[in-house]
Amino acid sequence: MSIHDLEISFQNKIDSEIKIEPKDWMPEAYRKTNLRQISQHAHSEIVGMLPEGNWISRAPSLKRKAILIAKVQDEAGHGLYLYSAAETLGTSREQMVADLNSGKAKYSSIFNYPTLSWADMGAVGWLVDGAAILNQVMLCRTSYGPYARAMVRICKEESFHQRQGFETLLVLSKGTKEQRDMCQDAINRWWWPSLMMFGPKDSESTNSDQSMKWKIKRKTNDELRQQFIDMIAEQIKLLGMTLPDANLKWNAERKHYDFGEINWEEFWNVVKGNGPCNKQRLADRNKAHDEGAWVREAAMAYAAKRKNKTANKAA
Ligand code: BYC
Repeated sequence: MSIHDLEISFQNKIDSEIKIEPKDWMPEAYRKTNLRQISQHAHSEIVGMLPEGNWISRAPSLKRKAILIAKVQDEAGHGLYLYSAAETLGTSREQMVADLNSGKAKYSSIFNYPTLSWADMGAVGWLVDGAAILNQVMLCRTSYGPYARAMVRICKEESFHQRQGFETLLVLSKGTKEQRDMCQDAINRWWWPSLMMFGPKDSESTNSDQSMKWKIKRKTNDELRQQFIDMIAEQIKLLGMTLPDANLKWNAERKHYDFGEINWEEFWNVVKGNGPCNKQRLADRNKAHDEGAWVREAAMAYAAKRKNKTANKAA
């Protein structure tokens, strides 16, 4: 078959909702786009452990500490499923980790903001995991099989994360004036960066058109962002707090909330490495990687020893 014929039968498969599997023929650009998105997603889960890890030792009770540790461990697991899915596209985990640690690879802009108070743990769970889950529910139906299957499990855990975040804020919102102020302050700081998680406006999104045709993405950045705003604008009423946007208003004609302009200059600045915590996040990842070298070496030595033992038994 010519490349042209292969491309036609590939697109037919996508249009018929048949999943693409690692050994199937795929256009090089499809492989690269998936590799880019899945590895960026994996990196986001791994870097995403840092802002929350910051509060494990300062959680206000044993119960909160146990919940936070479990959540951060879940993020590590998500990173590992996603690295495994990306590896099926022909790259190694070592290469992906090296690209993250050198600053070459992207990860979500959101994790370059600091977590300044306990209420940030609630805001991150409610808003950041809330934004992530909307995007990820769509990705359960993405066209590349290993990515779609990884997302199913991730989504189950992510919905627990969002609920624990909301519940953390709900408790604070019913507390003392200081606790309510802390809750509002966290919402104020995390609102706009959460909206940026969905990526640039559709008109500026370089990858969306092709990714929609290939059903890697099922909804555009703006569609998902609007869905998120509509959801949060209702949920905030239960907290008795406000969102920091004077232009947020229900539009009966559109049947959606209107909202103010996002600061895209800030977004691109963070994406380019100049956000409040970019340098610290990379330094922390590199330190963890270097200090973990002995664990990787020990695991490899143990695996080699086991392999030898099994080979000797078989002989
Ligand atoms: N941050 O053409 P576009 C989590 C880049 S973690 C940085 O629209 P695309 C969690 C984009 O890469 C959740 N960069 O791109 C963990 C592209 O540049 P390149 C993370 C961004 O890929 C711990 C350029 O801008 N979720 O759940 O079609 C604790 C143009 O954009 C961002 C995922 O990764 C950004 N926010 O659409 C708590 C989901 N946005 O690569 C929670 C999977 C855009 O061409 N990813 N860029 O140089 C996706 O769904 C898509 O990649 C995006 C962007 C919607 C994010």
